[in-house]
Amino acid sequence: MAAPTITPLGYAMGAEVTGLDLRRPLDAATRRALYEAWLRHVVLVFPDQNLTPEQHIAFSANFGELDDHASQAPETLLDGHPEILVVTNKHRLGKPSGTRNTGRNWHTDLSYTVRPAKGALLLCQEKPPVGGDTMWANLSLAYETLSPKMRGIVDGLEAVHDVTLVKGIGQRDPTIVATMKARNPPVVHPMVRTHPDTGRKSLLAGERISSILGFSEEESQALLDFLNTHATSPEFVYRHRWRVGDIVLWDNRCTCHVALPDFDQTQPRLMLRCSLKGEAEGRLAEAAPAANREAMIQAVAALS
Ligand SMILES: O=C(O)CCC(=O)C(=O)O
Ligand SMILES: [Fe+2]
Repeated sequence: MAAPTITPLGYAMGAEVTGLDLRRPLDAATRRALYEAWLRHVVLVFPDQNLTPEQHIAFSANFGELDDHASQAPETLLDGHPEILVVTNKHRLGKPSGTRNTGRNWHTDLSYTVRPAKGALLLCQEKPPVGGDTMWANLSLAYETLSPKMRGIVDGLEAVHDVTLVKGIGQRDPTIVATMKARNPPVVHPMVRTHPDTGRKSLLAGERISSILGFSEEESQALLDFLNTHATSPEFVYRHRWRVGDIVLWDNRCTCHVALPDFDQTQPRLMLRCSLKGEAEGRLAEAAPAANREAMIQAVAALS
């Protein structure tokens, strides 16, 4: 098998991989080369790969075990292939799609479960003439560019991730939303993760975090706003303009991403996603409400 050509696409991350036909199994040397390229470039783009579901699943398995999508509503999975999530604005089974606005705020896939995905492989099957772009932010760079003092603060923090913060979830089919909520109670993850393959630390930022443990609501919100703005600033972002047949593989252990609504929603967009099963384990959140500023003022007043 000839070595693939790997062309960097951005400073923060991203590289295009050409010279491979992903319909065929990879030999061991190519698999190793791709895995190394993935760790180095974080987001890999494979153009012109119109894979069948079976080929998509087989190619994805080169990068890890596949997630069975038990956290998702079954209606959003591809018939006969639960390893594939269908992200589309097209009607499915005669109803508006349960994933028509998936990914509309910055997130790390499946962070609302105890086992966020290791990575994911998204295949573009149909796209609007313009727009429908996806952006990824490099959370290792985000962590490393915090001041040493701030790194010291976030290093020890844990945060609550909540599926109800998925943007636009309220506009989805209520049955699908009820399943998502029932399957995914709030969970706690450390705010700083260490990448199991590279040892690099990254900031687990994103807009599906409801609070930081031990902080008041106001303190949480202010720090989360700062961290999210910092983490998703343009210098840490790769923005992908899709072409039909693109497969994008991202490392979900050190990135977050957002699917932009920058297109005419009457035009079809159809993406298929395999998720790689996560390695890290979070824990279920306990239902302890965070203190708020007003309650703390009253508590102090009661003592004086
Ligand atoms: O549709 C997209 O571009 C990405 C949606 C998303 O967040 C995902 O599939 O993980
Ligand atoms: Fe996503």
